[in-house]
Amino acid sequence: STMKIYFAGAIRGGREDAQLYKDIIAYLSEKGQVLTEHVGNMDLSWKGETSRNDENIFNRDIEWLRSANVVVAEVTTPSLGVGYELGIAEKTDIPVLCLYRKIEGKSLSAMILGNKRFNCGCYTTLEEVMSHIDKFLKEYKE
Ligand code: 6IA
Repeated sequence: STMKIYFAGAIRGGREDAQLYKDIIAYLSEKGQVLTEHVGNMDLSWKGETSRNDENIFNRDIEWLRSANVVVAEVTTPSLGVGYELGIAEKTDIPVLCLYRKIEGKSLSAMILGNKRFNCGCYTTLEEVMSHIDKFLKEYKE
């Protein structure tokens, strides 16, 4: 059956990287079913989805997360929601890939970089994102 991929990226944490999320989701869609395509929706503002309340969003996302085979997160823009999702993924034994860019004057949380159970991939180009994803999915399938 098709692999289910949970993509996580900042929503209320900030939408600066929304276009990038969209590009990553497009690539992941070639590999499996992306459960969270809305994270790359350019029309989605920091307010999030307005037609649903927060309790609905939380319950739906937790259900999707529990059904996912792998989690891929873009973690350059810090997000409480993404951090929470990554903790849940770890505790439910779902393999995690965290993608991030090095930004001057900022560094990724030690709670992400310091966790040996997370695969962290630093990148500058989309080509590097793709190769991190390919390597991660290859290991997952083995
Ligand atoms: O703390 P943040 O808002 O930055 O957390 C972002 C994470 O929360 C994402 O990885 C999402 O999985 C999750 N989340 C999912 N959907 C929403 C949402 N509206 N609003 C806020 N957070 C969400 C749904 C969008 C809609 C167009 C379907």
